[in-house]
Amino acid sequence: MESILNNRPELAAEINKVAEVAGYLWQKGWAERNGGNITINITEYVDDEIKAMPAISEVKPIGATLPYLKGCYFYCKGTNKRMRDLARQPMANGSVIRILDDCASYVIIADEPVNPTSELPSHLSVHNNLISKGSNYKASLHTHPIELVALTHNKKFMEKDYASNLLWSMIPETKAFCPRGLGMVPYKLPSSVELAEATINELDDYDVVMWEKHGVFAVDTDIMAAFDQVDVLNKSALIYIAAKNMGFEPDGMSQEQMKEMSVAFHLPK
Ligand code: 2HA
Ligand code: ZN
Repeated sequence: MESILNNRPELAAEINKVAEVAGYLWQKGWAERNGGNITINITEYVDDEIKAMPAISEVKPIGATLPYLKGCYFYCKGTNKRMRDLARQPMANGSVIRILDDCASYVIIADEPVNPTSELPSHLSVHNNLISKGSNYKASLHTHPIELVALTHNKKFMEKDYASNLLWSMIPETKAFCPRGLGMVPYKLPSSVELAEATINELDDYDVVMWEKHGVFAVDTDIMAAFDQVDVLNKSALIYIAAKNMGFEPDGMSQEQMKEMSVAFHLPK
């Protein structure tokens, strides 16, 4: 079948990573029905032939004007599509879009006219912000990790850096591999501009942001790295819960032990 991925091994490798991660999200129970979404900035893989590809959709508004996205291309999970289906068929459950020169609208160019995720305004606003900061992050992931979402149903865990410190203290790897910790966004309507703005603010200080009673939003260089950050945080939440289920409050690593980690691994916090 004709596909934008044909004879483009680097682009195909990025999309294969998305498919692999989508499978993990389903297996972990983090992606019920159409839950979660993924967008990848693939502009670096775009050649003249892709630039010449015609639109296969009408011109659609983004819902925001995002000046840094002019001429950018993204792979986006499709709205109402399932991660478990995307794992097998990424180009039937997602599509490639081109941002138009007005920076406020887009068209779908490949492979099929699959409409992008309902969280497109937040995803694209985040990508716009990343580019404006000169970041090398290309992937954004929204998912519903069970234990992390459960934590946000208690006000104490929504306090700034309370959950970060607790989760870091459960196992040394979490601080090493999610070194900026977990930002917190109080509950806001899914897909809303308010949610997008609050997310962008928190991403100045964190790579993973919690949406209260909903899910996480993570960014990193590629989708595998974004997934890994969420995975190590959720692992820590599972250790915390396991200790509580054994009937005690876990001690956690001491502040000295965490400081020692930061020095040894040159961590930012
Ligand atoms: O795309 O998870 O928040 C489905 C969602 C929206
Ligand atoms: Zn969601």
